Amino acid sequence: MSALSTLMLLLLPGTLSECCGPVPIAVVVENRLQGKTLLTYHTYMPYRGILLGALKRIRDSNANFTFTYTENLNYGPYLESVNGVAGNTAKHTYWELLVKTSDGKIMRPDVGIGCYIPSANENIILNFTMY
Ligand code: B12
Repeated sequence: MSALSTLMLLLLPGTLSECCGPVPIAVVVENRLQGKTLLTYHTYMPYRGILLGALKRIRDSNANFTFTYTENLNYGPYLESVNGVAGNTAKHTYWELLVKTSDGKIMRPDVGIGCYIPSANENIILNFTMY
């Protein structure tokens, strides 16, 4: 470790302790449109990791969670299907991304799964719905 990094560690303990721990989140799959039961998956993410990484981590450790996405040139990954159910342009269905924050408020992020950075204890809701 360089002298400069050692100095930073000594001077910025507050800043450093704010970050870096594993961030617990839950991913909730909601599909009332087809009368399916709510499914909840728990995972941990690294500090300021993106939602797409969390979805991949859940998929890799959980045989009953699958998802697919397509790559949009301008906006990045578009969530196409979850657990075998895909959005359909002709039927006007899609997987909406909602977030229930730790204080219980529900919000609709203005970015997709590749850009959204979950905070600790958020419930990320993948909601199959119509537009
Ligand atoms: C219509 C629309 C939708 C429709 C698209 C349906 C359809 N087949 O037409 C629906 C309702 C499905 C939709 C969903 C979402 N959308 Co939208 N959508 C738009 C809107 C109003 C117009 C897009 C359009 O038709 N462009 C014209 C066509 C000719 O160009 P296009 O490139 O072919 O358009 C495609 C892409 O825009 C794509 N698309 C639409 N939204 C999104 C979002 C993401 C993250 C991606 C990767 C692709 C994508 O669908 C279009 C049709 O294929 C734009 C805002 C705007 N005025 O541009 C927002 C916009 C693109 N959407 C946005 C967002 C955030 C979302 C959601 C993540 C919202 C949410 N919280 O759920 C979801 C996507 C979730 C997922 N499954 O990944 C943001 C993206 C910003 C960003 N940098 O990530 C925009 C810019 C609006 C905003 N809030 O500022 N959306």
